[in-house]
Amino acid sequence: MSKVINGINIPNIPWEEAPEGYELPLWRYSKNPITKRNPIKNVERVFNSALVPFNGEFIGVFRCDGVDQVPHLRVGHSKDGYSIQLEEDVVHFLTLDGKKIPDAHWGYDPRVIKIEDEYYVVWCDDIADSPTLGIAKTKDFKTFYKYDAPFIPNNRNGVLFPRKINGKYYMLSRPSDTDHTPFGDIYLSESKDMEYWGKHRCIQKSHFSTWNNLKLGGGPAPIEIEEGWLVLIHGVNQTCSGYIYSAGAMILDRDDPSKILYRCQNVILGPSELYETTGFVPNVVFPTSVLVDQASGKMAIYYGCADTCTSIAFTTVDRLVNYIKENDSINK
Ligand code: BMA
Repeated sequence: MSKVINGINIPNIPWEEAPEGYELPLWRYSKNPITKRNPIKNVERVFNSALVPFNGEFIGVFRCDGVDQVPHLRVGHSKDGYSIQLEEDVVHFLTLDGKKIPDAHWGYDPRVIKIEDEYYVVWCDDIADSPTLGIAKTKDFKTFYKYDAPFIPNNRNGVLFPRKINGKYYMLSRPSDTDHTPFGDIYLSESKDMEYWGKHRCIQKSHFSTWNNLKLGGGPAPIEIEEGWLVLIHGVNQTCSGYIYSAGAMILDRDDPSKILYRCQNVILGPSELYETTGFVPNVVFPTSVLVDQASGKMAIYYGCADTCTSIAFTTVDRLVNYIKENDSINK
């Protein structure tokens, strides 16, 4: 039985049992998707977003693509983890010492990671029209303090580990170009203070399986389990009719997360439902956050669908870890 370590109990985690006889590692919420087109004024689509438990309910930072089709970030509230109420205003950031800064032209694919008593937001930020990682922290989801250009462009899909390892913060990221990037590998970086990052190294190249024959990147925040760090990822298969985005998983060493202990050869969730195969960008399953109940091992995974809406998939830590081990391509 795989157990979560240093996690929290979320007794009100969204949950449905697997359909009878279902064999795949993840199953979808029966009422997916949980967001609709045009949910509030000026927002056309909500996807690739991040939810965390907060004061007995849930809160998050959401990728909203506007009616101008430019992505931006908004705070969203949820009592039950299913229904999301977006704030009317977009997220504005202050410098670390509290001075106002102008809004960036765009921001997308946020992850929210709680480390000690701060919530860190990592997203794809805009520096001089180039994509790079933005990092900000908040305690209340009202005031967000932003680090000044912590990563060099071009980079997308940053995700922090939820605690320091041997005294340092760790980040997974996917260096990119300024466009739709026909490459992508997973890098690991270290920092003593969250502000200055270094020791950047590639820990997993794409092409280890067909579903990631073009690129590979991080997903939600890693989950600490007895075996190591359980990491959900996204991978892209380049086909003759375009990019196909699916979710995968691996397990990294707890003390040295540059070491991959297990790597699942198969996708754990690929686009197959209509809301995943059809939309603004067809065939996209893009996991960006996960709620995990330590007591039961239940997982509710939030993922973007076709760059159009947000859905939930369920599994348990034990079921997913068993699937990864059964389909491992590292120790074969
Ligand atoms: C990636 C990111 C995601 C998006 C995906 C598919 O490069 O930009 O935000 O979901 O492309 O369009």
